[in-house]
Amino acid sequence: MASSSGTMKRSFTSVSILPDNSNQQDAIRIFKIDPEKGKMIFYEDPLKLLLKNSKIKKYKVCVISVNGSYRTGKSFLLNFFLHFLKKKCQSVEQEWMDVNDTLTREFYWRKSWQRVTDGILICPEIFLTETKEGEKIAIILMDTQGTSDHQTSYDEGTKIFALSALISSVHIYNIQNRLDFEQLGVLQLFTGYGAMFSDSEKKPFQDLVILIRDWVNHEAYGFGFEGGENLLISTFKEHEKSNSREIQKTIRDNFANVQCFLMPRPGSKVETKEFKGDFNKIKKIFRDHVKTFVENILTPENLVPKKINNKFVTVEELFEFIRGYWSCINEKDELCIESVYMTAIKISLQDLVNGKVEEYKKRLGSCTDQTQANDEKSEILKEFENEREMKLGSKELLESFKKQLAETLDKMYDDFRVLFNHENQLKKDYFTVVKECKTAEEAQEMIKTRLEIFEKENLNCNRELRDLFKQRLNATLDKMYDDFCVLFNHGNQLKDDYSTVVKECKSVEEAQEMIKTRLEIFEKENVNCNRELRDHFKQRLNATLDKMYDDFCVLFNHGNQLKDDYSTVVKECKSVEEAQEMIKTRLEIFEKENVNCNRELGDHFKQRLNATLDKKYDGFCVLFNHGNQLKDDYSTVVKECKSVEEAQEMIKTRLEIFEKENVNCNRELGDHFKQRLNATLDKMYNDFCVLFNHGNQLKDDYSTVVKECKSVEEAQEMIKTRLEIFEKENVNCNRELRDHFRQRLKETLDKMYDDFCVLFNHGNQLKKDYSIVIKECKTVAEAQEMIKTKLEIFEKENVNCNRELRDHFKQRLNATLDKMYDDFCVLFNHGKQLKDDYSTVVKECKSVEEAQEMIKTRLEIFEKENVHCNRELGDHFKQHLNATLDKKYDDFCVLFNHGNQLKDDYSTVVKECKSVEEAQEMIKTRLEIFEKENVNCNRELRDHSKQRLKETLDKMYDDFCVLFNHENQLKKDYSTVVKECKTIEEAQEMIKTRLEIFEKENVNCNRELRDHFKQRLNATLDKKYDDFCVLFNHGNQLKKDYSTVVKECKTIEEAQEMIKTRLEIFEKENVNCNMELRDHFKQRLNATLDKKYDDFCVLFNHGNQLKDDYSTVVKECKSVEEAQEMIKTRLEIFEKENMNCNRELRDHFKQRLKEGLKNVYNDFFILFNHVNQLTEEYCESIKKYKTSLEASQGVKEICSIYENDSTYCKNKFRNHFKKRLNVFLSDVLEKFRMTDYLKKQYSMLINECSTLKEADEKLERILLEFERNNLNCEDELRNTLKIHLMEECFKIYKRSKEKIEMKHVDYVSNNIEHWAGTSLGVLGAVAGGVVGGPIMSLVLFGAGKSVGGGLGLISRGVGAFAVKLRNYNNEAEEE
Ligand SMILES: Nc1nc2c(ncn2[C@@H]2O[C@H](COP(=O)(O)OP(=O)(O)OP(=O)(O)O)[C@@H](O)[C@H]2O)c(=O)[nH]1
Ligand SMILES: [Mg+2]
Repeated sequence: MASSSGTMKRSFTSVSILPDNSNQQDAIRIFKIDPEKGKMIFYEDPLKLLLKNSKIKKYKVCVISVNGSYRTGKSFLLNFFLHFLKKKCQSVEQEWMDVNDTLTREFYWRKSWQRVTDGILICPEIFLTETKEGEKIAIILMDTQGTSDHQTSYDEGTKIFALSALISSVHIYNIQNRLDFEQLGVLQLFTGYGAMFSDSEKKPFQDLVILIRDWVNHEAYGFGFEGGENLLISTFKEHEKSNSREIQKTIRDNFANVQCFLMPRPGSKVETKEFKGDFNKIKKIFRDHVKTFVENILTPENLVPKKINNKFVTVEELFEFIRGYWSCINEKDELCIESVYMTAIKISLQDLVNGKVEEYKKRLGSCTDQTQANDEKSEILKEFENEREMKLGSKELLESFKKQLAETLDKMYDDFRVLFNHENQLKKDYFTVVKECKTAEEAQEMIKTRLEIFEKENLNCNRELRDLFKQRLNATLDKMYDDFCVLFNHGNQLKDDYSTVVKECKSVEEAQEMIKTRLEIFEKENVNCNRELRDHFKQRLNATLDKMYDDFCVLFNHGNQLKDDYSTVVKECKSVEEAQEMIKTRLEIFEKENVNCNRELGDHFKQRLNATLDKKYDGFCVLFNHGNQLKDDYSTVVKECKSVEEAQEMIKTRLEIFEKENVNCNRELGDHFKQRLNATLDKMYNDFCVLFNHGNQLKDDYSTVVKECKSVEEAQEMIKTRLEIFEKENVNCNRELRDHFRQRLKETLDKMYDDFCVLFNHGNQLKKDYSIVIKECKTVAEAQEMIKTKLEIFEKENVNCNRELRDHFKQRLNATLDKMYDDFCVLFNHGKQLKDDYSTVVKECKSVEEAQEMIKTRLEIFEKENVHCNRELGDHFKQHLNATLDKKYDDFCVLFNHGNQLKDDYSTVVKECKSVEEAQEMIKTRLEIFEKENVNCNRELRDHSKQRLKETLDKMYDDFCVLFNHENQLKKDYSTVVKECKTIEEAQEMIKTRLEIFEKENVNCNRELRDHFKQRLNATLDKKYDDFCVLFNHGNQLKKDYSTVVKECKTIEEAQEMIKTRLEIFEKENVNCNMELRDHFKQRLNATLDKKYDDFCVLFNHGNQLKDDYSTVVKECKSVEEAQEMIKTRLEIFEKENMNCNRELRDHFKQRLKEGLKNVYNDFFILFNHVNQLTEEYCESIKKYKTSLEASQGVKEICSIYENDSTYCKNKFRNHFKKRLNVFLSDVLEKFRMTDYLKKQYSMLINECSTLKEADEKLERILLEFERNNLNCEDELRNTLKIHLMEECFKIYKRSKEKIEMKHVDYVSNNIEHWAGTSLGVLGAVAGGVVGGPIMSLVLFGAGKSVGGGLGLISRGVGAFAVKLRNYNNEAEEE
C-alpha cells in the first residue's frame, strides 16, 4: 500500500438514497441472521436502490469492511472512516481530525457488555472520488456483526466473515490485544470457508488488514503498519513448528495482499459509559494512529477497486454478485458457486458483445454502400467467435450471446440501410430545391429542415448510428450550400456589374456584346463548383442579362422618339408652365410605358431624356418672355392715349423692337412668336376704343336716377350697379384697360353721391331733434309751432348743394314732422285716464306684490293700446305714468308692513301673558300705535288697513286662550301617573305621549303659539322627570348596595339595622326632590330591602346548619375522596333547597359554605393522612420484625408517635383518629402473629422431609395456608407478610437442606458425565464435518466424548466440593 503523504488533492462527493434533507444517515442493514432458521436474511431493496443509482452505478467500487470479535470497537473505528469522507466532501484541504469534533454513530457504537451490531450494515451515503488515473470510483463502508459472542454461533460467524470478505476489496480483521495462534487459527478457518464460495482461479479475496486494537507491547513492536508487519513475520516464525505454516499458506493464498496494523489504546475515558465521542477525550496517540490508518486506506491513490475473477466490478455489478454470494452461502450449496462464476462470465461476455457492437457502429460510419456494411457485419461476428471469452462458458451460453450479438448487428445493419437511403434521398432532394433558393439564409434553413426530418423519421433507429449519419448528411449538405453561396453571389455580382455598364452603351449591339463577356467570366471562375449547379446558375444569369438587354433596347428607342415629338408641340405652348408641363408629360409617358423594364435602367434613360428636353425648353422661354414684356408695355401706355389714332401708332413701334432684339434665336420659333405678338397688340387696340365710349354714356344716366334714392346706401348702390354694367358689358376687353376706364367713371359718380349724402343726413337730424323736444311740450299747440322752425333751418344751411336735389329733400322733411305731432296728442290723453283707475283698486290688495303687479298691468295696457304711435314718444309717456303709480304704491307698502309688524309683535308678546285679560289689553295698545305712526299716509288707505289689523289680532287671542288652558290640564295629569313608572324610560315615554296629545288636539291653533306652549309644557314635565330619575336611581343604588353589604353580615340583626340606615340616607339626600314623589319611592325601597333581608335569613341559617352537619359525618369517611364527595353533596343540597332565594346572595353563601367545609376537610385531611402514613410505616417495618413480641412493641411505638405529633395539632378530630389508628394496628399485629405461627409450622414440617421435593411441597402448603388466612387482607400488606414468611421459610430450608441434598449427589454426577460427553462429541463432529469432512468429524466426536467423561469426573468432585463449601458458608453466615 502506498504512502498517503503529499497526495489527497482529488475532491470527494457523495450520493445517498436518503432524502436530501434527512439528518438521519444511520447505516442500513443489508443482511441479518435469522436465529431460528440459521439463515441469512437479505434486505435486497434498499441495497438495490443504492447500488443501481444512476449517478454511480457505472463506476468502479472500493468496499471497506470491518470484521472480527464482538465488542472490539469495529463500529467505532468505521465512524472515523466516515468522518474522514464527510470532511473531505466539504473541503479536501481541511484537517479532518480536529480535536473539537465529535465522533458520530452512523455505525452505532456504545459501551456495553452485550453485542451491538447485528448482521451486516452499510453506510447509505456512497462517496465518490477519482483514482490516480483520473477514473471515478465509489467508496462503500461496511460494518459486520461481531463473532465469538454468546449469541452468534460459529456457523453464523463464518457466514458473516465469508460474505464480508467476498464483498469487500479491503477487509479489516479486527482483533484485540495480541496476535496468537488461536486468533490466526480462527482467521484460517473463516478464510477457508469463504474461499469455498469464490471460483477465482487465483486469490479469491483482495486486501486483508489485520488490525490489533489496544496493542500494549509497543516496546517490542511499535504501533502502525511497520510494527504490524514485523509482528506478523515473527508470529508465523514462532509457530513454524506447529501447523502455522498451514495457516500462513491459507491466508496468503486467499488474500492478494496481507497487512497488519498495531493500534494503541484510546484511553480510559473512551471506555466509560459517559463517553459521547468527543475527540478531545480520546488520547492523542490513538487519534494520530487512527489518522494514519484511515488516510492510508482512503487516500485516492491507495483505494483498492473491487475485482472478481481478476476483472473490475462496477457498482451495479457488485449488487448482482452480492446476491449470488448470499444465495450460495445461504444454501451452503457449492453448486451455487457456479452461478456466481456464471455471473462473472456473463458479465465478461456482455462486455464483449457491447464492445463488438461499438466496433461495428464505428465501421458503419465509414461504409459507403450496403454491401460493405453487410461484409463488416460478417467480419465482426467472425472476430467475436475467436475471442478468448468464447472458450469460457457452456455451448448454450456462448450461442445465446452470439445470437444476441447477431441480432443486435442485424438491427444495426437494418438501421444503416434505412439511414443510408434516407441520407441519399435528402441529399438529392436538397440539391433540387437549393437551386430555387432566393437567399443564402433560405438555403441554410433548408439544411436545418432536412436534418430535422432525418432526426424525426429515423427516431426508431439506433441513436448513435443516426447521429453519425446525421453528421455525414450535414457535411454533404454544407458542401452543397457552400457551392450555392459562391455561384449565387458571383451571379449577383455580374448582374450588378452589367446593369452599371449597359447604361453607357451607345448602341444595342454594344450592349449585346457585353452579355457574352460576362457569361464567359462566370464559367471560368466557378470551374471548381458542382457542374450541374454551375450550369443552372449560368443559365439563370444568361436569362437575367438578356432581360436587361431587352429593356435597354426599348428605353433607348422610346427616348429618341419623345425628343422629336417635343420639338413639334412646344411652339404652341401658351406659357412657360405649359412648356414645362409638356416635359413632365413626356417623362411620365416614358415612365409609364416602360414600367416593366429594369427600374434602374429606366431611371437612367429617363434622366437622359429630361436633360435633352430641358435644353429645348430654355430657348422657348426667351422668346416667350420678350413677347410678353412688349405686350405689357403697350397695355400701360395705351391707357393714356387721348385718341384711337395715337394707340394705333404705338403697335408698329413695338413689332420693330421684337424683330431686332431676338435676331439670334431659332428663326422658326422667332417668326412664330412675332406673329403671335402682332395679333395680341391689335386685340388691345380694339378694346381701347370700346371702353372709351361706354364710360361717357353711363355718367349721364346716374345724375338722373340718384334723386329718388331713399338712403345713402341706395345712392351708393346705384354707383355700384353702373360700375358692374361697365364691367360686364366690356368683359371681353383687355382687363387692365378696362380697370383703368372703370376707375375714371367711378370718380365722376362719387362726386355726385357726396351732395346727396349732405342733404339726406341734415333732413334726418332735424327729424330726430323734433322728436326729443316734443316730449316736453305741455300743450298740442306748442308742438305745432316747433315744426315750422325746423323747415326754415334746413333751407338756410344747405344753400350750396345741388338745388334740384335740396328742394326735393325739404318737401320730404315736412311730411315726416306732421306725422310725429299726431302721435303726441293720442299718448298724452291715455296716460291721464290710467292714473285715476289705479288709486281705486290698490286698497284691496293683499300683498305688496299684488300692488306692484297692478302697476305692471296698467303699464302693459298703455303699451299695447298705443303700439302704433311713435315708439320713443310712447316710451316717454309710459315712464311718466310709471312714476306716478309708484308713489301711490309706496304708501300702500308702509301701511301694509306696519300692520304685519304689529301682528308679529303681538304673537311674540302674547306667549308670555299670564292671563287672558292681559292678552286682550295688548290688542288695544297695538291699534293705537298704528293710527299714530301712519298719520302721513293716504287717509283712505290707512283706515282700511287698521280695520284689517284688528281682525287678525282677535283671531290670535282666541288661540291663546285654548292652548293656555290645555297646558295646565296636562301638567297636572303627568304628576299623578309618573309615580307608578317602573323605569325611567317609561317616565320619559309618558312625557312624549302628553306632548303628542297637546300637538294633536291643538292642530288648528296658530302653529308658532302652539309650538311655544308645547315647549313650555315639555320643560315643566322634564323637571318632574328629573326628580323621578334621581329618586328612582338612588333607590336602585341603595338596593344594590344593600345586596353587597348584607352578604358580609354576621347576624340577622345586623342585616335589619342596615335597612334602617339606607332609608334614612334616602330621605336626607333627596330632600330637594318633589316631596310627594320622594315619599312614594321611599316606601317602594323599604319593601324591596325587606324581601332581600328575608332571603338573607334563610341562606344564613341553612349554611350554618350544613356546616355543622358535615363536621359530624366527615369523621367517619374512609378516604379523602369520600370526604371530598360529601362537600359536593352539601353544596348541591344548598343550591337546590334555596332555589327561590336571590341568586347572587345564594351564590355568595354557597361560596362561604364551600370555604367552611373546605376548612373542616383540611383538618380531616391532615389527620387522615397522618394516620395512613403511620400505618404504612408500620406495615413497612413489619418486614424486619422477627417475632410477634417485636411487632407488638412496634405498635406501641407508632401510637406514641401519633400522640406526640398530634399534640401540636389543635384538631377536634384528634381523638377520633387516634381510635381509628389503634383499631388498624391491632388488626395488622394479629395478622403478623398468624404468619409467625405458620413459620414455626414449617420448621416442624421440614424435619420430616427426606427429599428436597418434599420440602418444596411443604413450603407450598404453608403458603397456601397463608393465602387462605389472608383472603381479605390488603394486597400490599399481604405481600409484605408473604415475603417475610418466605424468607423465614427459606432460612429454615437452607438449614435443613444439607441432609436432604447429600442423598442426590451421585445421581447428578452420573447425569453430567453422560450429557456433556455426547454433546461435545456431536459438536466436534459437526465442526469437523464443516471443516474437514467425515474423517475429521469422527476424530472430533471421540475427542468430545473423552472430554465429556473427564467433565463427568470433575463435576462429581466439584459437586461434593460445592456442597461442602456451601455448608461452610452457611455456617459462617449463621455465626
Ligand atoms: N479498549 C478499547 N475500547 C474501544 C476501542 N475503540 C472503541 N472502544 C470502546 O468500545 C466500545 C464498543 O465499541 P463498538 O464499536 O460498539 O464495538 P463493536 O466491535 O462494534 O461491537 P459489536 O458491534 O458488539 O460487535 C465503545 O463504546 C468504545 O468506547 C479501542 O480501540 N479500545
Ligand atoms: Mg459494532
